[in-house]
Amino acid sequence: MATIERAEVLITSPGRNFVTLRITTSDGATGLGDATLNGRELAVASYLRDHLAPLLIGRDPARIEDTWQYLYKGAYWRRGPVTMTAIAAVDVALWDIKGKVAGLPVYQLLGGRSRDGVLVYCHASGASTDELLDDVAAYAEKGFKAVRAQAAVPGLSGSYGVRKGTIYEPAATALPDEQAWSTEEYLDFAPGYLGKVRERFGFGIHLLHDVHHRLTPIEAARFGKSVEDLRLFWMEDPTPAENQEAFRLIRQHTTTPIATGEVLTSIWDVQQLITEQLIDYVRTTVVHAGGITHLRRIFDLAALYQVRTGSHGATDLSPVTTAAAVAVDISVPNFGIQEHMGHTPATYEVFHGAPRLEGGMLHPSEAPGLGITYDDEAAARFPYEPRYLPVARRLDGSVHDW
Ligand code: EZ4
Ligand code: CO
Repeated sequence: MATIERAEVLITSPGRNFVTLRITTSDGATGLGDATLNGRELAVASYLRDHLAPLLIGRDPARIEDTWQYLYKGAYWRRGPVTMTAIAAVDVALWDIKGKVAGLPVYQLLGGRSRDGVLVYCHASGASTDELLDDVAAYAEKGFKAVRAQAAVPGLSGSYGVRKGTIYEPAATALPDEQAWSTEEYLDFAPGYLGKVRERFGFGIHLLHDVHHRLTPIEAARFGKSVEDLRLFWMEDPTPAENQEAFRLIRQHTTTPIATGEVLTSIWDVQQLITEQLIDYVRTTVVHAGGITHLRRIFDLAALYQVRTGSHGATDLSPVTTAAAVAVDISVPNFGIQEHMGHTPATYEVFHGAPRLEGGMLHPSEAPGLGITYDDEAAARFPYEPRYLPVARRLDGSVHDW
């Protein structure tokens, strides 16, 4: 029997920080798991290095479920982003190894293809409505079939999701950037630009929008009603996701589909949302929700209630997560859509072998395992840099949800 011989925590910052776990077995097989928790990276690195790595040495790498249970139940302390991201990194690295040992891509181990490709949505944005419309046009020309649209509310520095460089990067500063927010101005402005996207591009493209946790339930209900005719694919995170009950009120008022879950980390955090059919899409991801093993458990529960998947896929999730997400997405019966922002060229210097993007869809690598390799030499050129996500303040100076 092969055993786990090494568990290395690798940190690199090719434009942004990534934490990666690399497990090596006594047979020389290696597996990668993403462990990146944006803005709190070193907490997960320590959890892995100081608390999980000593438990992994000597274990059978084939026992994925048992290792998951051991790390989850063995912690005694349940759930939470740091714990669940660390467990996810171990889980994904073990699936990668299992694929390599079997000589099969991970999606084949999960039951094989349920579809030809994984529909993705990209991020269009603009400092003005006109800029946003040009950006949507550019993505449509590239073949994307689904686009998320975000424009800056005039005069508000804190409009979420507006790109400055080539790829949206919110954790860009050494200390948190403080940004101004006004719910009133957002509610007056956002439905208008979403309407202009429909006017110009029609209904032949899926249109999504991320509210990013900033409304109260009744405000979210009003927003959802005001855009009903635009037939959004979804409105994302209309209210802070930790209050599952809040979604009932939104649901009672609007048929605009609801997606949430990118900040949620376990099946227990989405249980009410799913079983009471309070949402349409669950956005939990491989990296923050306990890996492939636990995410499949969430998605299977969701399938019973006709809730579809819509996993988070921002730039702060590494290409290892993209590959793992695509393996899950292509195999589960209730896949909905996958967020895909892509990464900078510097990131792809470190992580080789990403899933192929073609015709607005991602296609898994046919290489055994996840098909990603980590370039240590390239990684060494990009040392860790402290970075924080922004903080939002209302116009009266009080802290709001960012
Ligand atoms: O703000 O991943 O839908 N995508 C998002 C992301 C999140 C970042 C936080 O690290 O909401 O852009
Ligand atoms: Co989001």
